[in-house]
Amino acid sequence: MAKKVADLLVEVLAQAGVQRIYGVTGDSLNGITDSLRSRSDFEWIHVRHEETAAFAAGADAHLTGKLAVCAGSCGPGNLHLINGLYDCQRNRVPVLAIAAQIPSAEIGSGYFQETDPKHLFAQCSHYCELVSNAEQMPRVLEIAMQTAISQRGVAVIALPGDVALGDAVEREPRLRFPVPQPTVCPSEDEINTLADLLNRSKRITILGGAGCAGAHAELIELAGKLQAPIVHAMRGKEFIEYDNPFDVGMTGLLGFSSGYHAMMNCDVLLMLGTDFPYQQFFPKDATIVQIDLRGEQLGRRTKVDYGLIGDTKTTLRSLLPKLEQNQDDAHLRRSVEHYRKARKGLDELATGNPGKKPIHPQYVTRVVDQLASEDAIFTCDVGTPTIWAARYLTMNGKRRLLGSFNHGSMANALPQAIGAQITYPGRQVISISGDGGLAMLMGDLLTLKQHDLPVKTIVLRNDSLAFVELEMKASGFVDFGTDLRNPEFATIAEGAGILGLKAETPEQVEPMIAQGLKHDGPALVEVLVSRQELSMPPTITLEQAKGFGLFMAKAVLSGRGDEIIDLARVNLLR
Ligand SMILES: Cc1cc2nc3c(=O)[nH]c(=O)nc-3n(C[C@H](O)[C@H](O)[C@H](O)COP(=O)(O)OP(=O)(O)OC[C@H]3O[C@@H](n4cnc5c(N)ncnc54)[C@H](O)[C@@H]3O)c2cc1C
Ligand SMILES: Cc1ncc(C[n+]2csc(CCOP(=O)(O)OP(=O)(O)O)c2C)c(N)n1
Ligand SMILES: [Mg+2]
Repeated sequence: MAKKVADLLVEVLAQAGVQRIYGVTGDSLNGITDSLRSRSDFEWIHVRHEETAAFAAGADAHLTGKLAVCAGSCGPGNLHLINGLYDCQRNRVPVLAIAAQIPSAEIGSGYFQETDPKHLFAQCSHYCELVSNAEQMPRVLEIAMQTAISQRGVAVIALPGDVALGDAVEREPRLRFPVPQPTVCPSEDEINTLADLLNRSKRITILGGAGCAGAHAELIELAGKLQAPIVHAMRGKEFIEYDNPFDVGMTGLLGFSSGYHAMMNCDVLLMLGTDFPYQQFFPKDATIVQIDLRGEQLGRRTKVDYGLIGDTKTTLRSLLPKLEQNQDDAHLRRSVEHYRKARKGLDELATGNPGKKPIHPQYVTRVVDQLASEDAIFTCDVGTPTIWAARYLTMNGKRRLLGSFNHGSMANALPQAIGAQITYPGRQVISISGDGGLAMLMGDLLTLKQHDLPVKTIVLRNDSLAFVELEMKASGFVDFGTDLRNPEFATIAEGAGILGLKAETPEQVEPMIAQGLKHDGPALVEVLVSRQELSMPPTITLEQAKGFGLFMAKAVLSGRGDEIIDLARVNLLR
């Protein structure tokens, strides 16, 4: 039988190590689904909403570092991918999206379901091309894959159903090399200049991010030589926080006062593989060094005095031998001590008093953290679950933490958990979902049953869009449109064939989460948590509240609901 373009496409993907496509079928995708149906080395992961497919592929790519693929049928089918693809693009994970297209002869006529994927996906991809002719394959596909892998982000091919079903012209994949693994290092002169600067400085703070993945040992050695506290940005948490005596937590609104202080009170700030987005949290007077794999990232968030292009691990390896031991550990000691106090303050909030409502979400997250396995994969929804995950989930080098941290989309946690569980069937996968977030893509609870995915969904039910409610209050708005009249999520889960549990009192939290985690199959634990955990400081007057939004943007929420820690440099007498 003649090889079809769709067969060639699946073959190219399989040869590159891709094992599955996440998506929802449609007739424009028939060629592809029919082609992979007959292969034993390739799976079609059928979800209930294409947005879920894109988030799931993003989680797959994040966890493995390898190319993941999602697909949507023509028009509305692939349009549904878009929010998840934005998330993948912002997370810099290699994802290929196959956007099936209407019959090629109809393009431009306003035909049934017609959209223009090249326009639609232009903003959330590095490459987006229409395949209008069999002779373009597999070259266009391979360019798309190479772009997604090398630029780390999204590439899209738009493929009309008729072209996919047409006879292939080329017979096989053109590219047969493994994924290149270059090392990128600043020049020797640049490394020497940096070493000189660091050897001359006493109060140095490191801000590390996701670009420190794989460089843990070098990072710890660096901090030891420089006597530097390490602050991490949210996406760096899973790679930096563990086995780290220099850890002083995060900065930012959700961070720790210790992270903030360590950054604001250094003479030299060394940014490593981070794109921490909030300008207000950078020191004004310090000398700032930024090292990033991508030159275009340098100076995006703050003024930079020394900008270097390099991979964190490679750069630190060439820098370390040139560094002298800093003998002054005052800055480090103060920062670490401050962290210990801030940590203690937050830990005191993560308790559950038997018989005494409300249930604090901090406590729920702490229980999840304690009961979760050594190599659990956590996902957390945008909203307050992100705060609790940042503060109460402990990383250990084996655990992973995924969220929609850069794109900031709600409803990410369940879809990402689906991708994580498909990718690692043997690992425990826990989604910490908001009640608003879960409801948004709730149809994909059915996917857990459909594919027998033992994902554990913990729903922090506060009957509100609480994060936004907090933001409204903080900006002086009367909160509006944030009430949720919720169903009982445990009953909905049961209806979907999933174990559903509901914890209404603090003493139910631990046993029910334990039961859910132990359950051999998907489980959902709905926990009725208090709505306002981070309320406005009571001392704020109406007059002060006017400028409160601005003030908040420069402070860290203490987590106590009674104060915001003002962190101006002058207040540092602590
Ligand atoms: C509701 C909400 C609230 C939030 N509040 C906070 C907060 O208070 N504090 C906080 O920290 N975050 C917060 N975030 C997350 C925040 O928006 C950013 O996503 C996060 O700070 C970015 O983390 P990052 O710098 O580690 O990762 P990224 O933004 O992914 O940046 C990584 C950088 O590393 C570079 N890089 C990649 N690989 C390498 C390599 N091998 N070598 C060198 N460089 C490399 C990349 O080019 C990039 O510049 C919040 C998110 C949400 C949704
Ligand atoms: C798709 C999308 N819509 C709206 C928002 C704005 N937003 C951010 S957090 C949030 C509330 C999330 O509510 P929920 O999932 O219940 O979590 P909670 O904060 O209540 O714990 C909203 C509406 C968003 N980030 N993404
Ligand atoms: Mg909520």
